[in-house]
Amino acid sequence: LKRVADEVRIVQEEKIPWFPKKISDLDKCNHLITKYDPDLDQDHPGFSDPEYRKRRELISALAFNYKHGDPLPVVVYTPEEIATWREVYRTLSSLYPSHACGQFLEALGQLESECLYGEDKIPQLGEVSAFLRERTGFQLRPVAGLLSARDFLASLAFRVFQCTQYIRHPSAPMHSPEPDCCHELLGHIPMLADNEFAQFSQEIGLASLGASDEDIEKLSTLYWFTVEFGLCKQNGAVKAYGAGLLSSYGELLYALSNEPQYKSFNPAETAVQPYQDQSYQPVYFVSESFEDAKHKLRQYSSTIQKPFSIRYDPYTCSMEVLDEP
Ligand code: HBI
Ligand code: FE
Repeated sequence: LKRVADEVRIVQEEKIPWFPKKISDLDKCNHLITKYDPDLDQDHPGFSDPEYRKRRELISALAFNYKHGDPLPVVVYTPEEIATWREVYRTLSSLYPSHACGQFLEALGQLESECLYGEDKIPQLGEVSAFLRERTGFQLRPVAGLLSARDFLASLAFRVFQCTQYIRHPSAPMHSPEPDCCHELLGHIPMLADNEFAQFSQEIGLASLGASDEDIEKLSTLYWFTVEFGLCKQNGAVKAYGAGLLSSYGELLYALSNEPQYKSFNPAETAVQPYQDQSYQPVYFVSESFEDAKHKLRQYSSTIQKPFSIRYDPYTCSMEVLDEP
């Protein structure tokens, strides 16, 4: 009988995809998606610029060599890179007061008043990570490019945000086919300083641990329409909180114009909505508040079938896995 039980357990374990149990396991969550890589994607604005590609290789190596616990790498940015950052920063900053949600504006204000953010220098990951840790316990680790959804979401479960450190090609300062430091630092970081939002992000991550490929695809879509392209109601107006919007001048304007369709955030529906990664979204989902979005997400996560449940222990930064009887 014991052997049968062991075999049943082995079969069950085989069905559960591997996931990180402790924060240092994130060193193994490094599977990149090469779809938008400047070395492989002919449409990438840096594809025919060998100097840009060499620079990218150098910054990628910092991420590949990074291990949990190492100090975050410092990149000495060139004047040309800083000029790109300045243009992006200036252009987007002109829209934020009217288009960004209050939580974003508050955090950006703090980052600026602490002199971490400004148009004259590209913030360093170490300083930004320290800022976030004090506010929500989120921390950064460097990543060389677009990560697989499974690896990216898993890190959120540990309140770790995988952050690219290179900058987009100077020929296209207002657009990047892949995440770059403008997207991370302007789009994601200010939101991760908000407690409700940080919790929402971590809970998507927790839901992803050990989930089937099908459920990862749904959670990834959910992430897309919230963390990347989400809108929320504030004092009767609709504002942007998604990082894909807050780092794209064109789409930020478009999303808050009367052109696109709006739907209420509803995880089961949002998780299966087809999305666009090459042009503007045809539809945006509007949340009532982060509190409300979090409750709806929790309700949705409880419908994901898993043979175990999980709790994050913040003292040891590890997952407590409990077998479901
Ligand atoms: N990888 N580096 C990086 N940055 C992201 O924002 C990111 C990612 N991989 C997947 C992803 N975002 C999402 O689109 C979801 O698939 C989770
Ligand atoms: Fe992003």
